[in-house]
Amino acid sequence: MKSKRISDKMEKLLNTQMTTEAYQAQVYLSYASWAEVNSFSGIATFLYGHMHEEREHMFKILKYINDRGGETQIEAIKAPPANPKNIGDCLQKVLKAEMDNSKDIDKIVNLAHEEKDWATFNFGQWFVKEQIEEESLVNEIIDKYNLASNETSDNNSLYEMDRDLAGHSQEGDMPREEKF
Ligand code: OFO
Repeated sequence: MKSKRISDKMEKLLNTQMTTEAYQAQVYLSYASWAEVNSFSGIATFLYGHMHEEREHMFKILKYINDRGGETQIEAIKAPPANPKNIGDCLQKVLKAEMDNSKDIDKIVNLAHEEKDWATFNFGQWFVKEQIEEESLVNEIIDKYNLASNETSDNNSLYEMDRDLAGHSQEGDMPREEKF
């Protein structure tokens, strides 16, 4: 058994965040399935891909808690929200979920700062950057959607956007690390 190098308060907060990341994955999973049955297979592929990213985040936190000598608590995951009304609504809801999650990540970084727990502060920075990237990515897709859905003469632009998203990167344009 490793000696514990995180506070009880931090252990609890990280456990909560681990479940929140699992919830984020459920949100992407449910919206992906909704998009798939509504014939937006490209958007569905993108959202399924992002579901895996969120599960990786959950696992990253689990490993961190265990590595620091804490104990993970696997909790129930609450149900995702109701299906969106349309693709525009779906994308706005995804953005909101990401922005809410960014606030939760900030709680970890704030507590780490307060406790002078620099290991967790450093760990939290990875998530801070990830959230910046994800919010930018979703905003970029919303811009594409707005452009595509304004061209109402036919459905081609929406069709093309859906096709493009099937192969879209799960990462935003922002570089994760500065290159010198
Ligand atoms: Fe876990 O990265 Fe978004 O929410």
